[in-house]
Amino acid sequence: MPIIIVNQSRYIRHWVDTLKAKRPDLDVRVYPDAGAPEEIEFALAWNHPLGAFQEFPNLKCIASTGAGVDHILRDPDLPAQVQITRIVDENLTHDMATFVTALVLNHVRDLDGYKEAQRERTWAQKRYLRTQDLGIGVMGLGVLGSYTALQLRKLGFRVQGWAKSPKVLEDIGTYAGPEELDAFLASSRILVCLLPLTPETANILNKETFQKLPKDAFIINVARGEHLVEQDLIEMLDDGHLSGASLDVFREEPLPENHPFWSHPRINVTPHIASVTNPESAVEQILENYDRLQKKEPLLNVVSRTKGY
Ligand code: NDP
Ligand code: OXD
Repeated sequence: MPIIIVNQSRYIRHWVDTLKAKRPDLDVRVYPDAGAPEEIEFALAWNHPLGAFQEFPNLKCIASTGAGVDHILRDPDLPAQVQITRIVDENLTHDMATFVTALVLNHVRDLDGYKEAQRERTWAQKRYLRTQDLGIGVMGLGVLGSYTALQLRKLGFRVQGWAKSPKVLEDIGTYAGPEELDAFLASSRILVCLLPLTPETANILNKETFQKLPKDAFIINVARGEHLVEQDLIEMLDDGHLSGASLDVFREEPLPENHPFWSHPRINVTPHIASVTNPESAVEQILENYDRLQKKEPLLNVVSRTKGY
């Protein structure tokens, strides 16, 4: 059974080489060179051309090469019978937590401000908040959000999280559902978005949400660009309610050259690198599912197509 890689943007060669290194005899194909379409049962995908999977009448599994699956589920022509899996990987989880921590510490200790002062040769010591004085709210307490929340807690921050269903996490205040969102926001001085993109979570980082945060709140979006209403962020930064934002994901990626985020003094832009799947680390679970599919065993890390994550 071949594996086909259907990927418009991510590390195709790296995946081919890693799969071949593990299984030299594996028949790895790269879309659109699919060979006989009826032979294809297993696809590895990232940002595929919409409608592409309809070409494979026997397709059974689409494996996302990342943690998110919104790039697959947005396809209106997704075959109904296909299972969708995602990456759950310790390295991916660790990298996300360290990246978010770096953004939090950069903001709390104003390292950007000191770099600016250095450029002007200014020696200006500023007061700073200590970790225990700061409430951090993590939206999404799944694989990435819960680990990130726990790591921030270990540094001494007061951490709380919000999910769809109730959660218990040691030393972390947890909130669930729309009815508890306002209470969660009210004490989140730093708001970290680690939600999956679904119809319920799209545009959740909007003016109404921002207004419920304490004054001077800081936004970190490492989930998806479509979570954020861009104009609302700019307005709330410019009117002084929000103190800044670090954004790793955008509605349009790469971020267009003329986009206002590039030059906004209180927005930090990074190019969707918070946590990048390493094929060497993730290949085992792909091959495990490939084997399971052939043996007709239940697959790992299957997402719910109804929930959207
Ligand atoms: P999970 O599926 O493990 O967790 C999702 C969490 O979000 C769950 O806790 C879930 O609640 C919660 N959630 C979903 N819908 C809602 C809702 N309507 N209201 C409140 N909470 C909700 O996802 P991961 O942690 O693995 O990944 C999260 C996202 O991070 C990915 O979907 C992807 O978009 C992004 N990502 C970004 C990367 C980057 O480099 N920037 C890298 C990797 C991922 P419950 O537990 O109750 O179901
Ligand atoms: C992912 C991502 O979902 O990189 O893994 O965004």
